[in-house]
Amino acid sequence: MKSVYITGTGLFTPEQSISNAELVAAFNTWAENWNQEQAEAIEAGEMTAQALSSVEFIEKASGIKSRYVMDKQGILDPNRMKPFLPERPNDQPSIQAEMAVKAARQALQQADLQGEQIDMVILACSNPQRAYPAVAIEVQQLLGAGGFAYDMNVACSSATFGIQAACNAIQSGQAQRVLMVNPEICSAHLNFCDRDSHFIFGDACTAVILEAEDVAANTQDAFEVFSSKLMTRFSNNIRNNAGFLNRCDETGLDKKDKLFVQEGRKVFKEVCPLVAEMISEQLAANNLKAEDVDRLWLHQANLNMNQLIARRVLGRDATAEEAPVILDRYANTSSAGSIIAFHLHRDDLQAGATGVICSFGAGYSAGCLLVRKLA
Ligand code: CO8
Repeated sequence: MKSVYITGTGLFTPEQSISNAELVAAFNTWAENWNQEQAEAIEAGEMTAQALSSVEFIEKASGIKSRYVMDKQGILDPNRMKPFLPERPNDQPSIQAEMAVKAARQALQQADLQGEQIDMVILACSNPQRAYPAVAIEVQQLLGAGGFAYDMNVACSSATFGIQAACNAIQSGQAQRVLMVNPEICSAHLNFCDRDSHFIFGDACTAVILEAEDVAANTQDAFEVFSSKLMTRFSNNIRNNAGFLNRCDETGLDKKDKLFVQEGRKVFKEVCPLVAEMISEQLAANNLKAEDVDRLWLHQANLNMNQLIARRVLGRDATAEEAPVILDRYANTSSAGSIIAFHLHRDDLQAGATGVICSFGAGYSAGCLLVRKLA
């Protein structure tokens, strides 16, 4: 079977960042205002007062210290509590296409390619901004790419599933050079008035170029994807019920479940063993032992989660180099997380080094890619 190489990656990081202290100050002002407005009902026992958020809790429970966002002002305005991202006319590039093109141009440059040499575009993310036309097709047009393009969504696992789709297309001969992009505007579907989750997500976009071995233009610092495994198991523990049916039942409009909701502790308990087992089985299926793994680029949702998964896979604590962390600055950027880690933390690896790119999240879904640095 034809080998598939990752020959370039790119990262778009929004200019604005929000620290935990800023986020907590906005939340607490909103909560105190709400409590004041509802004082009578709270006093009468008809409503529960909003509890305050804390910087210490956020950092201890998640490892997150700050996050990049597309619009800081709207999120931190206690009278708004959501980003302000003005609608654009149809003849202007949409916001997700714009992010995707910025990340894609970096990846193309690294791969020594022009946009028109791409013959497949996959846009894989948690929430494409519209139903149709596919944002991927807009990206294809903006880059002057050929072939075909489509959007796909497997929540936090979208990028690894997207890479698998790209490998399949290359190996079946449908495409030769694929651009896979992950424009994640998580702040747009996060409930900033929910104390349990207001701190979890950030915005970013990653891009990956995948090429067939026989056409790869620049294989310096390239990685071969030599094994991949995908897994899904239905769970309601991470859910977002926003969709086109919402307008067909007015009673549900603006309810909490039309944004991200989760049972965080259950997710933690159920997903960690599942993912650790999946990686270990994938290594064993390729006759690899834990000590053969040079790097784990894990999904970036929670520091404690990543440390636990790495410990289970390696049989000991991972060093900061072995399992790089970017969630402290970026928070959970959904599908972009493991790719940001891969993008920022791979240059030091020697030829022949072996690594694991692994994502996990809503669905549940998990994707595990084994990659090896080319000589
Ligand atoms: N400040 C202070 N205290 C708080 C806060 C806060 N902000 N929030 C909760 N607490 C309190 C709780 O009330 C509770 O108090 P008590 O013990 O008195 O009842 C205590 O802190 C502990 O609460 P939890 O049990 O909820 O806290 P955990 O230790 O479990 O930590 C986490 C919460 C950080 C959410 C943790 O459970 C976690 O990270 N779990 C894994 C989550 C995960 O990985 N989810 C993946 C989702 S991502 C995905 O699939 C993509 C979806 C699509 C993207 C959507 C974009 C918006």
